[in-house]
Amino acid sequence: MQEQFAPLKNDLLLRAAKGEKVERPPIWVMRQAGRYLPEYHEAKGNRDFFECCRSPEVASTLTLQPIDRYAGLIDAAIIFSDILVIPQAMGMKVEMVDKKGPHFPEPLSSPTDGQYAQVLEKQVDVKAELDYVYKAITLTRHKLQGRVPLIGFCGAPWTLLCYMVEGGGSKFFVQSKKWIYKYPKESQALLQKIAEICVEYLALQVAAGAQLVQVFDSWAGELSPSSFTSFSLPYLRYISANLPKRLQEKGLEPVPMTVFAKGAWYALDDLCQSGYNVVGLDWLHDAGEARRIANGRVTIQGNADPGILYGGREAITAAVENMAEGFQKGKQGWIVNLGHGVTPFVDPELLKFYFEEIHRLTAS
Ligand code: 1CP
Repeated sequence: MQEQFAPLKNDLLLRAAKGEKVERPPIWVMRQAGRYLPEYHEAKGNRDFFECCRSPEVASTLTLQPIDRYAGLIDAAIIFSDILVIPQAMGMKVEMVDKKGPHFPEPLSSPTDGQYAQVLEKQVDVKAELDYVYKAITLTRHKLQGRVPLIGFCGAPWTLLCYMVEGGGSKFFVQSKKWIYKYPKESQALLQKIAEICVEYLALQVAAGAQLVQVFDSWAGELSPSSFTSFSLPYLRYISANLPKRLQEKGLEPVPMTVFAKGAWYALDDLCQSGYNVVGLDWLHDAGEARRIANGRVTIQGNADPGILYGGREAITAAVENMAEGFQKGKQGWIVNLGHGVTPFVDPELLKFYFEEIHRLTAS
Protein backbone atom coordinates (compact mmCIF):
# COMPACT_ATOMS: atom_id res chain seq x y z
CA MET A 1 0.00 0.00 0.00
CA GLN A 2 1.20 3.51 -0.75
CA GLU A 3 1.99 5.80 2.14
CA GLN A 4 -0.20 8.80 2.82
CA PHE A 5 1.59 12.12 2.77
CA ALA A 6 0.54 15.69 3.57
CA PRO A 7 -0.95 17.53 0.56
CA LEU A 8 1.53 19.45 -1.56
CA LYS A 9 1.48 23.19 -0.82
CA ASN A 10 3.80 24.15 -3.66
CA ASP A 11 3.33 22.24 -6.92
CA LEU A 12 5.02 24.77 -9.23
CA LEU A 13 7.69 22.26 -10.25
CA LEU A 14 5.20 19.56 -11.20
CA ARG A 15 2.99 21.95 -13.13
CA ALA A 16 5.93 23.50 -14.99
CA ALA A 17 7.30 20.03 -15.80
CA LYS A 18 3.98 19.12 -17.38
CA GLY A 19 4.14 22.25 -19.51
CA GLU A 20 1.39 24.11 -17.68
CA LYS A 21 1.34 27.89 -17.20
CA VAL A 22 2.71 28.93 -13.81
CA GLU A 23 2.75 32.15 -11.78
CA ARG A 24 6.56 32.14 -11.78
CA PRO A 25 9.14 29.56 -12.89
CA PRO A 26 10.04 27.02 -10.19
CA ILE A 27 13.63 26.94 -8.91
CA TRP A 28 15.97 24.29 -7.57
CA VAL A 29 19.63 23.50 -8.22
CA MET A 30 21.52 20.29 -8.76
CA ARG A 31 23.69 19.34 -5.80
CA GLN A 32 21.80 21.79 -3.63
CA ALA A 33 22.57 19.53 -0.67
CA GLY A 34 26.27 19.10 -0.30
CA ARG A 35 29.74 20.28 0.34
CA TYR A 36 29.29 24.04 0.02
CA LEU A 37 26.94 24.03 3.04
CA PRO A 38 28.54 24.23 6.50
CA GLU A 39 25.56 22.38 7.96
CA TYR A 40 26.27 19.49 5.57
CA HIS A 41 29.73 18.98 7.07
CA GLU A 42 28.31 19.33 10.55
CA ALA A 43 25.58 16.73 10.05
CA LYS A 44 27.86 14.36 8.11
CA GLY A 45 30.58 14.51 10.76
CA ASN A 46 33.20 11.90 10.02
CA ARG A 47 30.73 9.42 8.57
CA ASP A 48 31.58 7.81 5.28
CA PHE A 49 29.65 9.29 2.32
CA PHE A 50 27.80 6.07 1.43
CA GLU A 51 27.02 5.50 5.10
CA CYS A 52 25.11 8.82 4.95
CA CYS A 53 23.23 7.61 1.86
CA ARG A 54 22.38 4.33 3.60
CA SER A 55 20.98 6.01 6.69
CA PRO A 56 17.45 7.27 5.92
CA GLU A 57 17.67 9.59 8.92
CA VAL A 58 20.95 11.22 7.79
CA ALA A 59 19.98 11.26 4.09
CA SER A 60 16.67 12.98 4.87
CA THR A 61 18.38 15.51 7.15
CA LEU A 62 20.85 16.41 4.38
CA THR A 63 18.05 16.61 1.79
CA LEU A 64 16.14 19.11 3.93
CA GLN A 65 19.08 21.40 4.70
CA PRO A 66 18.76 23.57 1.58
CA ILE A 67 14.95 23.54 1.91
CA ASP A 68 15.23 25.02 5.41
CA ARG A 69 18.04 27.43 4.58
CA TYR A 70 16.38 28.71 1.40
CA ALA A 71 12.75 28.44 2.59
CA GLY A 72 10.41 30.26 0.24
CA LEU A 73 13.13 30.65 -2.37
CA ILE A 74 13.37 27.12 -3.82
CA ASP A 75 10.63 24.86 -5.03
CA ALA A 76 11.95 21.29 -4.88
CA ALA A 77 14.01 18.90 -2.81
CA ILE A 78 16.21 16.19 -4.35
CA ILE A 79 16.86 13.07 -2.34
CA PHE A 80 20.38 12.87 -0.94
CA SER A 81 22.00 9.85 -2.57
CA ASP A 82 24.39 9.18 -5.44
CA ILE A 83 24.20 7.79 -8.96
CA LEU A 84 26.76 5.11 -8.01
CA VAL A 85 24.36 3.16 -5.80
CA ILE A 86 23.32 1.24 -8.95
CA PRO A 87 26.81 -0.19 -9.63
CA GLN A 88 26.91 -1.10 -5.92
CA ALA A 89 23.57 -2.90 -6.25
CA MET A 90 25.02 -4.72 -9.27
CA GLY A 91 27.71 -6.14 -7.02
CA MET A 92 30.56 -3.69 -7.58
CA LYS A 93 32.49 -2.16 -4.75
CA VAL A 94 32.50 1.66 -4.73
CA GLU A 95 34.23 3.84 -2.15
CA MET A 96 34.03 7.60 -1.79
CA VAL A 97 37.52 8.98 -1.24
CA ASP A 98 37.55 12.24 0.68
CA LYS A 99 38.32 15.25 -1.56
CA LYS A 100 38.88 12.94 -4.55
CA GLY A 101 35.56 11.39 -5.41
CA PRO A 102 34.35 7.89 -6.18
CA HIS A 103 36.74 4.96 -6.50
CA PHE A 104 36.05 1.40 -7.72
CA PRO A 105 38.87 -0.86 -6.51
CA GLU A 106 37.98 -3.42 -9.19
CA PRO A 107 36.56 -1.77 -12.33
CA LEU A 108 35.41 -3.93 -15.25
CA SER A 109 38.49 -4.52 -17.39
CA SER A 110 37.24 -6.39 -20.47
CA PRO A 111 34.32 -8.59 -21.53
CA THR A 112 36.50 -11.69 -21.11
CA ASP A 113 37.24 -10.95 -17.48
CA GLY A 114 34.94 -13.01 -15.28
CA GLN A 115 33.60 -9.96 -13.48
CA TYR A 116 31.82 -8.71 -16.62
CA ALA A 117 29.85 -11.96 -16.95
CA GLN A 118 29.13 -11.90 -13.23
CA VAL A 119 27.76 -8.35 -13.33
CA LEU A 120 25.79 -9.02 -16.50
CA GLU A 121 24.24 -12.22 -15.22
CA LYS A 122 23.53 -11.16 -11.66
CA GLN A 123 19.82 -11.04 -10.97
CA VAL A 124 19.74 -7.75 -9.12
CA ASP A 125 17.06 -7.51 -6.45
CA VAL A 126 16.48 -3.79 -6.95
CA LYS A 127 13.96 -3.61 -4.15
CA ALA A 128 16.13 -5.24 -1.48
CA GLU A 129 19.52 -3.84 -2.55
CA LEU A 130 18.35 -0.22 -2.62
CA ASP A 131 15.75 -0.41 0.10
CA TYR A 132 17.57 2.28 2.08
CA VAL A 133 16.92 4.81 -0.73
CA TYR A 134 13.17 4.12 -0.72
CA LYS A 135 13.10 4.43 3.07
CA ALA A 136 14.98 7.76 2.85
CA ILE A 137 12.47 9.01 0.27
CA THR A 138 9.44 8.06 2.36
CA LEU A 139 10.92 9.59 5.51
CA THR A 140 11.85 12.77 3.63
CA ARG A 141 8.32 13.10 2.21
CA HIS A 142 6.97 12.96 5.77
CA LYS A 143 9.49 15.51 7.01
CA LEU A 144 8.75 17.82 4.09
CA GLN A 145 5.08 18.02 5.10
CA GLY A 146 4.14 19.06 1.59
CA ARG A 147 6.37 22.14 1.53
CA VAL A 148 7.87 21.27 -1.88
CA PRO A 149 7.92 18.18 -4.12
CA LEU A 150 10.67 15.57 -3.80
CA ILE A 151 12.78 14.58 -6.80
CA GLY A 152 14.16 11.05 -7.20
CA PHE A 153 17.00 10.28 -9.59
CA CYS A 154 19.40 7.79 -11.12
CA GLY A 155 22.49 7.86 -13.30
CA ALA A 156 22.04 7.23 -17.02
CA PRO A 157 23.37 3.93 -18.40
CA TRP A 158 26.21 5.56 -20.38
CA THR A 159 27.46 7.59 -17.40
CA LEU A 160 27.28 4.57 -15.08
CA LEU A 161 29.16 2.42 -17.61
CA CYS A 162 31.92 5.06 -17.64
CA TYR A 163 32.34 4.80 -13.86
CA MET A 164 32.15 1.00 -13.91
CA VAL A 165 34.97 0.69 -16.44
CA GLU A 166 37.10 3.71 -15.50
CA GLY A 167 36.89 3.03 -11.79
CA GLY A 168 36.17 6.68 -10.99
CA GLY A 169 36.09 10.10 -12.60
CA SER A 170 38.18 10.39 -15.74
CA LYS A 171 39.95 12.88 -17.93
CA PHE A 172 40.45 10.96 -21.16
CA PHE A 173 37.82 8.22 -20.84
CA VAL A 174 40.33 5.71 -22.17
CA GLN A 175 38.53 2.66 -20.80
CA SER A 176 35.05 3.89 -21.70
CA LYS A 177 36.13 4.54 -25.29
CA LYS A 178 37.92 1.21 -25.45
CA TRP A 179 34.74 -0.55 -24.37
CA ILE A 180 32.34 1.11 -26.78
CA TYR A 181 34.66 1.09 -29.80
CA LYS A 182 36.32 -2.28 -29.26
CA TYR A 183 33.44 -4.17 -27.65
CA PRO A 184 30.27 -2.42 -28.86
CA LYS A 185 27.97 -5.43 -28.47
CA GLU A 186 29.18 -6.25 -24.98
CA SER A 187 28.93 -2.59 -24.02
CA GLN A 188 25.37 -2.44 -25.31
CA ALA A 189 24.45 -5.56 -23.33
CA LEU A 190 25.74 -3.87 -20.20
CA LEU A 191 23.97 -0.59 -21.04
CA GLN A 192 20.70 -2.49 -21.51
CA LYS A 193 21.15 -4.28 -18.19
CA ILE A 194 21.74 -0.95 -16.43
CA ALA A 195 18.72 0.61 -18.19
CA GLU A 196 16.46 -2.17 -16.92
CA ILE A 197 17.70 -1.63 -13.39
CA CYS A 198 17.16 2.14 -13.75
CA VAL A 199 13.50 1.56 -14.68
CA GLU A 200 12.82 -0.63 -11.67
CA TYR A 201 14.81 1.63 -9.36
CA LEU A 202 12.94 4.77 -10.46
CA ALA A 203 9.58 2.99 -10.23
CA LEU A 204 10.36 1.97 -6.66
CA GLN A 205 11.46 5.53 -5.84
CA VAL A 206 8.08 6.76 -7.09
CA ALA A 207 6.31 4.06 -5.06
CA ALA A 208 8.21 5.35 -2.02
CA GLY A 209 7.16 8.96 -2.65
CA ALA A 210 9.34 10.57 -5.36
CA GLN A 211 7.17 13.04 -7.31
CA LEU A 212 9.42 13.67 -10.33
CA VAL A 213 12.48 11.74 -11.49
CA GLN A 214 15.66 12.91 -13.17
CA VAL A 215 18.16 10.84 -15.15
CA PHE A 216 21.71 12.24 -14.98
CA ASP A 217 23.85 11.58 -18.05
CA SER A 218 26.79 13.60 -16.76
CA TRP A 219 29.27 12.24 -19.30
CA ALA A 220 27.09 12.49 -22.43
CA GLY A 221 29.38 15.22 -23.73
CA GLU A 222 32.23 12.73 -24.10
CA LEU A 223 30.38 11.08 -26.99
CA SER A 224 30.21 12.21 -30.58
CA PRO A 225 26.73 12.80 -32.00
CA SER A 226 26.78 9.40 -33.70
CA SER A 227 28.13 7.51 -30.70
CA PHE A 228 25.56 9.27 -28.50
CA THR A 229 22.95 7.80 -30.85
CA SER A 230 24.40 4.31 -30.38
CA PHE A 231 25.46 4.28 -26.74
CA SER A 232 23.36 6.75 -24.82
CA LEU A 233 20.10 7.81 -26.47
CA PRO A 234 18.53 4.33 -26.92
CA TYR A 235 18.96 3.64 -23.20
CA LEU A 236 17.61 7.04 -22.17
CA ARG A 237 14.62 6.27 -24.37
CA TYR A 238 14.28 2.80 -22.89
CA ILE A 239 13.92 4.37 -19.45
CA SER A 240 11.36 6.99 -20.52
CA ALA A 241 9.33 4.41 -22.46
CA ASN A 242 9.33 1.76 -19.74
CA LEU A 243 9.04 3.71 -16.51
CA PRO A 244 5.41 4.74 -17.14
CA LYS A 245 4.55 1.12 -18.03
CA ARG A 246 6.21 -0.17 -14.88
CA LEU A 247 4.37 2.41 -12.78
CA GLN A 248 1.09 1.38 -14.33
CA GLU A 249 1.80 -2.28 -13.54
CA LYS A 250 2.35 -1.25 -9.94
CA GLY A 251 -0.93 0.69 -9.89
CA LEU A 252 0.89 4.03 -9.67
CA GLU A 253 0.29 7.29 -11.52
CA PRO A 254 3.00 8.45 -13.93
CA VAL A 255 5.34 11.24 -12.75
CA PRO A 256 7.14 13.86 -14.85
CA MET A 257 10.56 12.74 -16.08
CA THR A 258 13.66 14.88 -16.68
CA VAL A 259 16.75 14.04 -18.69
CA PHE A 260 20.00 15.91 -18.15
CA ALA A 261 22.62 14.96 -20.73
CA LYS A 262 25.51 17.21 -19.87
CA GLY A 263 27.59 18.37 -22.83
CA ALA A 264 25.27 16.85 -25.43
CA TRP A 265 24.30 20.21 -26.92
CA TYR A 266 24.29 18.59 -30.36
CA ALA A 267 21.49 16.25 -29.24
CA LEU A 268 19.00 18.84 -28.01
CA ASP A 269 16.56 18.23 -30.84
CA ASP A 270 16.68 14.43 -30.24
CA LEU A 271 16.32 14.92 -26.49
CA CYS A 272 13.21 17.01 -27.08
CA GLN A 273 11.60 13.91 -28.58
CA SER A 274 13.03 11.26 -26.31
CA GLY A 275 9.96 10.76 -24.15
CA TYR A 276 10.95 13.08 -21.28
CA ASN A 277 8.82 15.99 -20.10
CA VAL A 278 11.82 18.10 -19.14
CA VAL A 279 15.24 18.48 -20.74
CA GLY A 280 18.00 19.83 -18.49
CA LEU A 281 20.58 22.09 -20.13
CA ASP A 282 24.13 22.87 -19.16
CA TRP A 283 25.54 26.35 -19.60
CA LEU A 284 26.92 25.71 -23.10
CA HIS A 285 23.46 26.47 -24.43
CA ASP A 286 22.21 29.95 -25.12
CA ALA A 287 18.81 30.13 -23.43
CA GLY A 288 16.97 31.79 -26.32
CA GLU A 289 18.45 29.45 -28.92
CA ALA A 290 17.59 26.37 -26.85
CA ARG A 291 14.07 27.62 -26.37
CA ARG A 292 13.75 28.05 -30.12
CA ILE A 293 14.96 24.48 -30.77
CA ALA A 294 12.69 23.02 -28.08
CA ASN A 295 9.79 24.96 -29.61
CA GLY A 296 7.36 24.07 -26.83
CA ARG A 297 7.89 20.30 -27.06
CA VAL A 298 9.36 20.01 -23.57
CA THR A 299 10.01 22.12 -20.50
CA ILE A 300 13.60 23.28 -20.28
CA GLN A 301 15.59 23.22 -17.07
CA GLY A 302 18.69 25.26 -16.45
CA ASN A 303 21.10 26.72 -17.10
CA ALA A 304 23.44 29.41 -15.72
CA ASP A 305 27.11 28.51 -15.40
CA PRO A 306 27.59 27.44 -11.75
CA GLY A 307 30.85 29.41 -11.99
CA ILE A 308 28.94 32.71 -11.82
CA LEU A 309 28.56 32.00 -8.11
CA TYR A 310 32.28 32.68 -7.77
CA GLY A 311 31.85 36.00 -9.56
CA GLY A 312 29.93 37.99 -6.99
CA ARG A 313 26.65 39.85 -7.05
CA GLU A 314 27.01 41.83 -10.26
CA ALA A 315 27.98 38.74 -12.23
CA ILE A 316 25.03 36.86 -10.77
CA THR A 317 22.57 39.61 -11.65
CA ALA A 318 23.90 39.79 -15.20
CA ALA A 319 23.66 36.01 -15.65
CA VAL A 320 20.12 35.87 -14.29
CA GLU A 321 19.05 38.79 -16.49
CA ASN A 322 20.46 37.06 -19.54
CA MET A 323 18.87 33.72 -18.67
CA ALA A 324 15.47 35.21 -17.76
CA GLU A 325 15.41 37.15 -21.01
CA GLY A 326 16.33 34.04 -23.03
CA PHE A 327 13.57 32.04 -21.38
CA GLN A 328 11.16 35.00 -21.66
CA LYS A 329 10.75 34.99 -17.88
CA GLY A 330 9.42 31.47 -18.15
CA LYS A 331 5.78 31.49 -17.16
CA GLN A 332 5.63 28.34 -19.21
CA GLY A 333 8.22 25.75 -20.14
CA TRP A 334 11.07 26.72 -17.80
CA ILE A 335 12.40 25.28 -14.56
CA VAL A 336 15.26 27.40 -13.22
CA ASN A 337 18.43 25.58 -12.25
CA LEU A 338 22.15 25.91 -12.81
CA GLY A 339 23.84 24.28 -15.80
CA HIS A 340 25.40 21.71 -13.47
CA GLY A 341 25.68 21.09 -9.75
CA VAL A 342 26.69 23.70 -7.17
CA THR A 343 30.42 23.37 -6.75
CA PRO A 344 32.34 23.27 -3.47
CA PHE A 345 33.54 26.57 -1.98
CA VAL A 346 30.49 28.47 -3.22
CA ASP A 347 29.33 31.01 -0.64
CA PRO A 348 25.80 29.89 0.38
CA GLU A 349 24.84 33.57 0.70
CA LEU A 350 25.67 34.13 -2.96
CA LEU A 351 23.56 31.14 -3.94
CA LYS A 352 20.77 32.76 -1.93
CA PHE A 353 21.32 35.94 -3.91
CA TYR A 354 21.03 33.91 -7.15
CA PHE A 355 17.63 32.65 -5.98
CA GLU A 356 16.53 36.14 -4.93
CA GLU A 357 17.55 37.59 -8.26
CA ILE A 358 15.56 34.93 -10.08
CA HIS A 359 12.48 35.82 -8.03
CA ARG A 360 13.03 39.52 -8.69
CA LEU A 361 13.73 39.21 -12.41
CA THR A 362 10.96 36.74 -13.23
CA ALA A 363 8.23 38.60 -11.34
CA SER A 364 5.88 40.34 -13.71
O1 1CP B 1 31.06 14.81 1.01
C1 1CP B 1 31.54 14.54 -0.11
O2 1CP B 1 32.72 14.74 -0.42
C2 1CP B 1 30.65 13.90 -1.09
C3 1CP B 1 30.29 14.79 -2.22
C4 1CP B 1 29.08 14.22 -2.93
C5 1CP B 1 27.74 14.62 -2.74
C6 1CP B 1 27.22 15.67 -1.82
C7 1CP B 1 29.08 13.18 -3.87
C8 1CP B 1 30.25 12.43 -4.32
N1 1CP B 1 27.78 12.93 -4.24
C9 1CP B 1 26.93 13.78 -3.59
C10 1CP B 1 25.46 13.80 -3.65
C11 1CP B 1 24.82 13.69 -4.95
N2 1CP B 1 25.31 13.10 -6.08
C12 1CP B 1 23.51 14.11 -5.23
C13 1CP B 1 22.61 14.62 -4.12
C14 1CP B 1 21.51 15.43 -4.23
C15 1CP B 1 21.73 16.89 -4.59
O3 1CP B 1 21.82 17.18 -5.79
O4 1CP B 1 21.72 17.74 -3.69
C16 1CP B 1 23.26 13.83 -6.59
C17 1CP B 1 22.02 14.16 -7.41
C18 1CP B 1 24.41 13.20 -7.10
C19 1CP B 1 24.54 12.69 -8.46
C20 1CP B 1 25.89 12.40 -9.00
N3 1CP B 1 26.94 11.74 -8.41
C21 1CP B 1 26.26 12.66 -10.33
C22 1CP B 1 25.35 13.26 -11.35
C23 1CP B 1 25.25 14.72 -11.22
C24 1CP B 1 26.48 15.47 -11.61
O5 1CP B 1 26.94 16.24 -10.77
O6 1CP B 1 26.92 15.31 -12.76
C25 1CP B 1 27.58 12.22 -10.51
C26 1CP B 1 28.43 12.31 -11.77
C27 1CP B 1 28.00 11.64 -9.29
C28 1CP B 1 29.30 11.00 -9.00
C29 1CP B 1 29.97 11.68 -7.89
N4 1CP B 1 29.61 11.51 -6.60
C30 1CP B 1 30.37 12.32 -5.80
C31 1CP B 1 31.28 13.02 -6.62
C32 1CP B 1 32.32 13.98 -6.13
C33 1CP B 1 30.99 12.64 -7.93
C34 1CP B 1 31.62 13.17 -9.21
C35 1CP B 1 33.02 12.70 -9.32
C36 1CP B 1 33.56 12.84 -10.69
O7 1CP B 1 33.96 13.96 -11.06
O8 1CP B 1 33.55 11.84 -11.40
